[in-house]
This record gives sequence, structure tokens and C-alpha cells, in this order.
Amino acid sequence: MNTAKYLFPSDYMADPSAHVFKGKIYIYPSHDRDSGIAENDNGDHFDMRNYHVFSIQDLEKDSVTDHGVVLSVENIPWAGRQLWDNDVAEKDGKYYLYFSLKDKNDVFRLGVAIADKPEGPFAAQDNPIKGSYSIDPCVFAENGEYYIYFGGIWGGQLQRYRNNKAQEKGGVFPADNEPALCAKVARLRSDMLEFDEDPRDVLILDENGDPLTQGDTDRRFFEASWMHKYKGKYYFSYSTGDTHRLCYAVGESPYGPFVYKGVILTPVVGWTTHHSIVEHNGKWYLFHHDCVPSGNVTWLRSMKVVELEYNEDGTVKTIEGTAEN
Ligand code: FUB
Repeated sequence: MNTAKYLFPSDYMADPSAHVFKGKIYIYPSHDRDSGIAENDNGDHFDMRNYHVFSIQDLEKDSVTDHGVVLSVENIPWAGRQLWDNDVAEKDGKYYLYFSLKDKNDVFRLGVAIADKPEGPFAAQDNPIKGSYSIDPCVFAENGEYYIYFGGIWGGQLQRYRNNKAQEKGGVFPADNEPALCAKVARLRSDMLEFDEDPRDVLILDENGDPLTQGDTDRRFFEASWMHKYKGKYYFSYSTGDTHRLCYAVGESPYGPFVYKGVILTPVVGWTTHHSIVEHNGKWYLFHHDCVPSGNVTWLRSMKVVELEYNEDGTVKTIEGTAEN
């Protein structure tokens, strides 16, 4: 697959999280819709209310199957508004969907919903994960342990917290020359429903071993965490948000620290950029989205896939986020 292809042209699906379950690719996107709310920097116009699941056997040849609505805000007891990015993990034949949603106080939390099949439907727990905050969960499994990564600044509310505690004066950013706010990672409890430890910082270091700074907007973390492993190394990838890149940093453990390595995807058409990376049939793929089909500036996004390649030294070949990709 040399050029990217749109996976589901008939509706707006964004933030695709892809996994291989039972030999097939399953895709868990968020579901953009036009609710009439005006665009703003807080992201209020991302007013999504449900999720669909998609599956596909052969990315090179097949079209996706839409499994329909698998979870709606109406069925989440603690729901306020804005069902943002999600991800799914399998354990012992059950499928756990982790999602971002504002509670009734307009505070983003992470929730869990459970299914017997990868295509759902998913039943939500009565309450959000204790101690969870902000957005964009992704789950990485290894050796029977499951690690959840999360966080996003600006409308994602990560700047409201320090050391996992909400600040009295919320929304304060570090100065430009101070270490950047970090994504968070926590091992999940064996029942998959709670954190098993306090979330830790996902530290990204520059080439000199110093933490990236808040003012380093071309490289610092903004949102959209993803973790994958390639040739024994851990690749933490993320969006730089207001500079619109997907970047990555490499470490020796799921907890990091990670050393910044470069850009996976240059800016796409549309403000946000979000992704997942998965191996299938011996090839690696980058799932992402852009706004080309809708012609919008930030939302009404369409999900895409393109092959991702590595150089001999393990660095990722940068993909151009143009209309072709
Ligand atoms: O889809 C809503 C938000 O936009 C996601 O949570 C962010 O990562 C950005 O893609």
C-alpha cells in the first residue's frame, strides 16, 4: 500500500485505534458529527455521542465491515458530554474498551466498558476509573501486564493536574523553558477496571538527555498517545497538537524514559492529528485521519490507513501528511 486509503467514506470517523484480534484487524474510532456547536480552542465542537467498531481481514484488498453502534453516552451512567478517543484491549477472552468522556461536572475522565467479542456491544461500568483524568487512553499489553497511557493538553485538561492532583487554580502551563507536561502511564489492575498504581510521567528526553520543554512545540507532547514495540524497543508516539505533527520517542521499557527520534507524519489537512500503529501479515500500518473529504478545518474527520516503514537503524520513515497520504 504505497498511498493512503480512506477506510469508511460514508461517515466521519476519527482517532482510529487498530488492533489485531483473532487474526483480524479491528478499528475503534471516535465518531465525529456536526452538532451545531461552533468551533473553539476548547474543542467543544467535538461533541461526539457514540462509537462504531470496524473490522477488516486484508488491508491491501478488502473493505471494512461496520459493526454499527457499540456504545452510546445514553448507556454510560456517569456521562456528561463529548465521547472522545478510545482504545480496546483483550484479556482472557473479554474485550475492555477505554474511553474519554466528560462527567456531569464537565471534567474529562476515563471510563471502561466490557464486551465478549471484539466487535462489541460494550457495557459501561457505573463509574469512571478512580483517579483518572484527561483524555486519549491507549492500552499496551506485554507479558500479561496492561499499561494505559493517557493525557492531552488544552481542551483535554491535562494542564489542570500536577502529580495526579487537580490544581486549585486549574489550567496553568509550565513556562516555555520548563519541562513540558507529560502524558501519563499506569499499569492496570488484574481485573482491568482500575489503575494498579499512581500514574507516572511519560518522560520524553532530547538528544542531550534533557526533558523536552513546554516551549518546544514542534516536539513536546500534546495528546494522542500510542505505544508499540519494534525489535525489542518501545516506541511512544503522540501528536504535537498545535504544530500538527505525529512524533515518536524510543525507550527501553513501557515506562520510559523515551528519547525523541522524529516525525512519523507531517501535518494533515485539518487541525488535529491522531493515530495508531499495528503490524499485520508482516507489514506495519499507520492508521490516522484527516479532513479532506469534509473540507472542514478541524472536525468531521475521515479515517485512513497507510503502510509505515522503518529504516535499518529502527527509525521510522516519515510519511507526508498530504492529501495523497
Ligand atoms: O476526537 C477528539 C479529540 O481530537 C481527540 O481525543 C484528540 O486526540 C483529537 O484527535
